[in-house]
Amino acid sequence: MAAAGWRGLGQLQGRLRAAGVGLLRAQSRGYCTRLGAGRYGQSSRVLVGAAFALGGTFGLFQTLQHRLQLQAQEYFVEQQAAELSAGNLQFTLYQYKTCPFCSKVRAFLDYHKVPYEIVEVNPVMKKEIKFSSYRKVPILLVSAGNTLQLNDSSVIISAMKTYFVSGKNSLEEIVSFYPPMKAVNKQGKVVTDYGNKYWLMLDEMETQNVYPIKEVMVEEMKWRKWADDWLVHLISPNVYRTPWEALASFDYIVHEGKFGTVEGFFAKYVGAIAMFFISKRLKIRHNLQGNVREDLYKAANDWVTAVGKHRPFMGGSQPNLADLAVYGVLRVMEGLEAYNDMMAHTKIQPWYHRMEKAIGEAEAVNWQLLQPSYFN
Ligand SMILES: N[C@@H](CCC(=O)N[C@@H](CS)C(=O)NCC(=O)O)C(=O)O
Repeated sequence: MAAAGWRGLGQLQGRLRAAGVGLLRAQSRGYCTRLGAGRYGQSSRVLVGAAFALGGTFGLFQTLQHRLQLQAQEYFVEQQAAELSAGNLQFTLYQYKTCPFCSKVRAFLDYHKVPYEIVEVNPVMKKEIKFSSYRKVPILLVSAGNTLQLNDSSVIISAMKTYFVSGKNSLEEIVSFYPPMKAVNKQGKVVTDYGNKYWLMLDEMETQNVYPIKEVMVEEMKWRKWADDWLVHLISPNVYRTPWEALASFDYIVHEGKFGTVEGFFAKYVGAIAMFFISKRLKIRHNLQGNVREDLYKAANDWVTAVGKHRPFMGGSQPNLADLAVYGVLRVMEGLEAYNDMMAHTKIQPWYHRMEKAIGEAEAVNWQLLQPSYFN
């Protein structure tokens, strides 16, 4: 099956190349896969991007030239971020609606009732995030006259949570505790990750307040990491499992995402075919079982077991950051067969519904000013 998949992808690439589209290698990273046009120039990039624009959700693409070379100063947008005061903050989330990392951030902001504006990024041209040398989403801009840029979902969540709880340091200072760090991944590629990203930067007293028992903190960090390192990798193989599921997923992605008419058409049909094959590669890369649903079911049940029977959420009576992360990742499958199967064949439903209720209505609004008291 896998071999056939690869032959199919090779043929697809050949055909697209012949059509002048210039599909380059399928470079997949976990659930996010990007097929890019790289050296084939802008117009072919549009075509290829459109063809494979998965809107970040379950599969994104990486251009050949796409390299993550972040420096510490890249936290900041053009104008140097100055001290941000506690009040008057405006938040803008740059996202792909169906990207699990973006969904995590929304879950966090919504749960904490933080008003924010959403900018949906076109996954092909990414014009909306031209201001940034960081080329991924989510990006959270925090503005109080000057603008601070926060990259990486887990950094955004840890930094914001630290800020809400502590209020001692400026957000700018807090963000500096999560430095970008280069590393070489299993595929030998240089990637950027962020130090301490599952840590909250709290002093002893604050830590004691938030986590009266140390194990609770360790558990939260462990499962947040699990959501990023394992759970997200189950999404693509599951939602692109069959050609029909791949088509349904792209239909959803195009519907929810920001695509031009032509882009959307290509994304839906060509993208669905490509991602069907690429998901087989992802399945191998992440050592998933022959039937990828089994891994999804096991993950959902493992999570339910970790939460246990005696508390509604891992965080106890309220969701903690791990609850929000797992929920954020899983909900990008809503409406798809994989989601329905997961609900039907695992024990996750009661927890999931509790999460929906706890998060309540989304809080996305247009440029509302936060009251200073919000942070006190
Ligand atoms: N570790 C990052 C991963 C973010 C990420 O990979 N985002 C994908 C979308 S799901 C992306 O923007 N990929 C680059 C692209 O679309 O070109 C995070 O947690 O925010």
